[in-house]
Amino acid sequence: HTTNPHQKLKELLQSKDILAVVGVFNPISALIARQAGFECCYLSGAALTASLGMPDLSLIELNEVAAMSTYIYRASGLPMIVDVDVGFGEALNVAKTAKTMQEAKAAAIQIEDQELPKKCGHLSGKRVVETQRMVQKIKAAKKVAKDLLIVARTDAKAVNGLKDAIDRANNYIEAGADIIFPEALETKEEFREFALNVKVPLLANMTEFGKTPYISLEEFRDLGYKIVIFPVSALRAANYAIKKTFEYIKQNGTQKGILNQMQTRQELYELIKYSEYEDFDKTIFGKQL
Ligand code: PYR
Repeated sequence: HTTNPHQKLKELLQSKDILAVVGVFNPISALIARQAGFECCYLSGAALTASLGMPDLSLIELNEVAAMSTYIYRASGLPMIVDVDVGFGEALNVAKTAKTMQEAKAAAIQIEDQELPKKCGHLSGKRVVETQRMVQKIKAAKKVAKDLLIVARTDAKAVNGLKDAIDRANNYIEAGADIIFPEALETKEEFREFALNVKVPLLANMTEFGKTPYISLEEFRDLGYKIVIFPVSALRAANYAIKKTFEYIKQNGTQKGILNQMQTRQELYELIKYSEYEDFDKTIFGKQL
């Protein structure tokens, strides 16, 4: 992968009027995103944590997220926005997080202004830190990681209302945030009002079963948003398919009746470029594997 991921994401943001970004939680889901034509992916904290069998309560650690970011970029080469929750601590920790994630090939990291233990943005009972604590985190990240975009997420709308979310966003921009993510807005009017008052590229979270109504990519563009993430769609769809498959095998003792609902061997090999590996090996050993 020639250009660095940070540069790739910056170019995408310049060349597109809106960017749809799907959530991934492992390398193969990122390969499928690329195959489907997505040019950027989102490493979701919720999806990654759930894939490890845990709830989204800041139970994953920096090294776990960094390792997954490295694996996903190695496999897919897609620029990635990586969710690092609250940044794994205060400003000093966030500096380490930003540096580590830059080394782990993140194009951008997303830091949010919740108190620990953080919650999914679409649940009730969230608490936010004081604006200055988040400002310090953003400054710390910007200071140490020059090749990394900073997405500052504010959860303040649900806690203190839209005005506070807008005020915070403008403080976060002053501290160096490149992109703002207002979490869990509940109407198109709120999205519009937010966009009218916050003048950097904005990210909207089009999650399922949350507090935000279903708004299309085009509508988000018209409301003034630049990036729309679909963070947990892949995990939910995959889990549903796995459940159906396992239930069928448990019931029938064979998978024969559902082969048409599976990726074939050939399709899998195309996805992971099996033949390219073989061809590479041939150039070295002059024979088939
Ligand atoms: C997540 O998927 O975890 C988000 O923060 C949106």
